[in-house]
Amino acid sequence: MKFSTRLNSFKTKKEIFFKDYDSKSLTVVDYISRMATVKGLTHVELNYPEHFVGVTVEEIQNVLAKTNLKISGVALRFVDSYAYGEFANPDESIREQAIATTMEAVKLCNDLGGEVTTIWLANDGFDYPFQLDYEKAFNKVVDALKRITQRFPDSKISFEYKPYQPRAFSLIGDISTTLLLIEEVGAPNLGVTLDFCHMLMRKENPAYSLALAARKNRVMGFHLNDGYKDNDDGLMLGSVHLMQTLEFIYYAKKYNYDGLIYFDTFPIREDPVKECEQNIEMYKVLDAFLEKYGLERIEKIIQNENALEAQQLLLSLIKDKMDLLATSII
Ligand SMILES: [Mn+2]
Repeated sequence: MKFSTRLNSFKTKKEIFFKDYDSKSLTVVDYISRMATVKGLTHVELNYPEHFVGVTVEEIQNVLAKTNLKISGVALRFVDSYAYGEFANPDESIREQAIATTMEAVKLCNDLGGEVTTIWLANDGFDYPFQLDYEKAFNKVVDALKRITQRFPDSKISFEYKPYQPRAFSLIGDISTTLLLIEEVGAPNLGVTLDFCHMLMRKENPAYSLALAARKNRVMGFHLNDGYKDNDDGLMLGSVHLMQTLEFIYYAKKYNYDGLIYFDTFPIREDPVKECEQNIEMYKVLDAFLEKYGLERIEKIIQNENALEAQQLLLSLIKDKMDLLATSII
């Protein structure tokens, strides 16, 4: 399994890792070195342009070689001048800048050996009724993605949807709209990144969104985390929606997902190294439970469409751990 996570998580609780640190002098290279201390982490994800300021690509390549970490991919971060949108921005020059920046990110991702470039359009959306020509905006996003995917036909480009925040409504905010967008773009190298919190915010059941994306053969990335549905909380995997997480991992196995498992969590008050290790452990424990219980047995439960049998899965998970505890106490 390939595990990756966000670099910015490793900027918190600096005193644990960086001795006598000077906040201003710490660079992406230092944070990658810290990420390398996470047991089980195989990849790191970088944001563009954010993480490429003040550091050369060669310096990044050197620290990756030294730490034995790989780049999972590059994620676009549109800030400042993009307040009114990225691919649907009414200002043509800003829109062109967004497209050019995305193309630069894909090229960097390729140069660094990353697998997927992830696009999250933070500002393409609206806040008020009568504020946006929906069809015009949608067409602009389709056009931009056509140009980007055609420019890099051999590169995987993935769209990460989020229903709202920072805008009241995102233009592309759920699984169905994303699949509609992908269909209209018509490029085989465009897929979808499923962010667990974003799906919860949209009140989607994550495994169902995964099944819909898999049905169209468009699954390109996972952003795993947890939350209380209203906000992008970025909590630890399985901490709130354990059964939905288990179901999501079951479907990942069912569809033979072999892509990157990226933790999009925000350890602000926790040691980010330990937090990431626990996310990896949680994924592996839930994955192992599914194997132990038996994928065929689970498939049978699903085919029976029986809620009582489905709840037995949760009971088994608890009992399984209780048995382990009992054994270790004895
Ligand atoms: Mn995400």
